[in-house]
Amino acid sequence: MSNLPLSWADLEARTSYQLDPVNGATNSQSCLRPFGAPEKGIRVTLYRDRHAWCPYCQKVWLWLEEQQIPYRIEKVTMFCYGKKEAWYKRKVPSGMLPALQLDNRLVTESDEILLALEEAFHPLSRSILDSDVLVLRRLERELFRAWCSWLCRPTRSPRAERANRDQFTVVVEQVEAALQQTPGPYFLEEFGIVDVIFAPYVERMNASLYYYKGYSLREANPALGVWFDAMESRPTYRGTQSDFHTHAHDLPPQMGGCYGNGEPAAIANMQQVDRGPWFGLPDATYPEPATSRQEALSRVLKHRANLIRVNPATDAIVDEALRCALTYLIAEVPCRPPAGSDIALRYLRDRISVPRDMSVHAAKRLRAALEATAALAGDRQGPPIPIHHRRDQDPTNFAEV
Ligand SMILES: N[C@@H](CCC(=O)N[C@@H](CS)C(=O)NCC(=O)O)C(=O)O
Repeated sequence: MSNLPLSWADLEARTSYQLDPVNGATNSQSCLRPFGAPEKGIRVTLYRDRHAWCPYCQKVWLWLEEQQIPYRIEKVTMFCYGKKEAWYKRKVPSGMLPALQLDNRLVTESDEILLALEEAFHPLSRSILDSDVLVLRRLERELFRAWCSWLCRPTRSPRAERANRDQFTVVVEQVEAALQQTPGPYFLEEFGIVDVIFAPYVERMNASLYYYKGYSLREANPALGVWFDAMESRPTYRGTQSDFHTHAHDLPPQMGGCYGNGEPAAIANMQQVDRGPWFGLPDATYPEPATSRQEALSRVLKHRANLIRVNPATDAIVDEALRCALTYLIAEVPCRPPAGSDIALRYLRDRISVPRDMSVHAAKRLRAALEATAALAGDRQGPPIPIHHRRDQDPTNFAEV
């Protein structure tokens, strides 16, 4: 175990990952998406949350990416992790997200935004007001309510817990039936508005029920399984997609609490989502891209000074420990990190946010490298992730936000 970690210069020299946030595939880093149009003529600005946690923002974001409507992105802080920007409160006094500037018109409420967009441009296969779409939109809200009733209220007894679960699975059966009404994997004949409307919350249901209730939505329901696979075949969805770890910990402050049922399956799932192994979890099942390690490395290198500064351990310890983990990530060579760095490495492992920081597979690679390296120093965990707020994720700690 005498391997020495690579220097920052060596690590930089080994980075080959290139992302074109403006003209490349859908990604959370971009602030401009012209889709080949001249920048001057861009009519749309999307105001969305900085950490890509807001489901209503994801809905509009995915719609714009699918339709390739040229747009700009302005990122805004959510109350749960920081201070809302004064300029945004002047624009939208409630501070709610998303909002959209379309020419001279400011639109709030995600469904109003989609309506305004389809009127200004064109519907995404069908209008949001189409009668088949309206039926499925109502089903999505019913599913949402059943999910909240199960996840977001403390249960008084095992019987009440079972009743909440049954109420949810009854609605899931309706979703399964709806998906089976067309031969393809999507809700209607072709991919469209309904899939975009279901995606954000079904993704969050899949993550949160797996973690808190030991229930695997994607694996327990064949039509939803096929739908998830089809969604993941789209680079647009992949670019907006989060993972189990991120959602398990971004939802509690947003939803006002998420309640585990304490069942063995939930406990085992919590252990795996929090401590690994992360590969094999049914959050993203598409094959790992060849670039995932490189992507993780380049993202850490970009933010390394701030990552070291915000870490609770001393800078010198984090500096060396992080280089050990990155050496493992990129060269698969284990390096023993300095004494006391187990907490530091696990602090970072617990704060990687997908897709804000990197894509799903890159995050799994980085978490695995941080954990494997931390294990060489000890078994202490980092400070727990807060559940009432996420100010540990305050974006002002990062120079470039
Ligand atoms: N009905 C609204 C709901 C939007 C909403 O609830 N947004 C939340 C984030 S998911 C928000 O902006 N909350 C304020 C904050 O967290 O700062 C819509 O469809 O746009």
